[in-house]
Amino acid sequence: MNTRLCELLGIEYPIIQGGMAWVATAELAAAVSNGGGLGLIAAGGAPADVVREQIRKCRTMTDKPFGVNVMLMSPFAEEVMQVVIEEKPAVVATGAGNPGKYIPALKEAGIKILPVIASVAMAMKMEKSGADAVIAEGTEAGGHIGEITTMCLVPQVVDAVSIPVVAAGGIADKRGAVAAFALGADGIQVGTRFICSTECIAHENYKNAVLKAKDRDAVVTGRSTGAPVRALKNKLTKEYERLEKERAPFEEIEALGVGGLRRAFEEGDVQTGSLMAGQSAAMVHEIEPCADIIRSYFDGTEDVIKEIESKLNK
Ligand code: TUI
Repeated sequence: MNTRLCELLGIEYPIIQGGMAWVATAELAAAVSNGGGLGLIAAGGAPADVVREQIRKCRTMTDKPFGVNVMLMSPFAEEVMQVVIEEKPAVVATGAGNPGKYIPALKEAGIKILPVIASVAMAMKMEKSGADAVIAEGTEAGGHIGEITTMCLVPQVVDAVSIPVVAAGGIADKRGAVAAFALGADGIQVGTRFICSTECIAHENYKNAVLKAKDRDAVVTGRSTGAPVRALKNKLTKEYERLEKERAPFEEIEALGVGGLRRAFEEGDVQTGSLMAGQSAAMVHEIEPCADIIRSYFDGTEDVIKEIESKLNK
């Protein structure tokens, strides 16, 4: 495997691990990078000193390139960015906002910048601002999401920009990987499947909830408050639905989610915790080492392509 993305990031396989708040720790990022992909530490809503510690820890676990995902809605985004610029991981990915104002300083520090975008307009804006590549994330993804499906977003972004495009959202196996490349992507980003990796330190109840998930279990809440989030259906998502239907005050709805990810990740509270996961959860069937997960996306892609060719020639 060698795509523009591999060249850009100095990685063996064109796969980036999603920057999942809480879930994407130094342990997970290092395992993905050691497996030949690009691991990301998720800053999520963590304070800057925690992120610095995670970057330093990751450095002790891998000598391969890795990155940090900075969630721009975090109250600590500004100081996390400062720490990242000091610590200089190979890559910064961003989510949930426009990282434009940080791009000059990141480039100055020699850090590659890959914003996650959910629209064509934002992809074009990011290219203009100097992003090295964009991660086009479809609504199938877990966590905070946009509206457009991966199938429709990726080819439109590919047509609109010249920098490499990484497809994200709903890519659960090598069929999804081949489909992403067919849409014109230069690489894939995978989140949900890495929750079910041996090296991910999420509570086993969280992992088991992903393994058990069926096709319609990854539901969206928060559409009415303007911050839609996809997570596995449970008591928390039902409570969200109830409050949204009742048009409860914004603050009351927002308050429900506070600490939800921590409850899921640390305590394994599968009832009131926020089990953020994408629609691909229904296609995750086992817990495997990251290196095996990565290879499973690329080993045997020729067979998938042969299958396509034989169908088309029937
Ligand atoms: O950011 C994500 N996924 C996330 S962030 C997160 S933490 C959180 N926790 C509770 C509530 C809300 C968030 C969990 N999952 N994915 C990347 C992503 N970025 N998806 C959509 C976007 C996005 C949206 C708007 C990127 C840019 C954007 O620009 C808007 C603008 O014009 O500034």
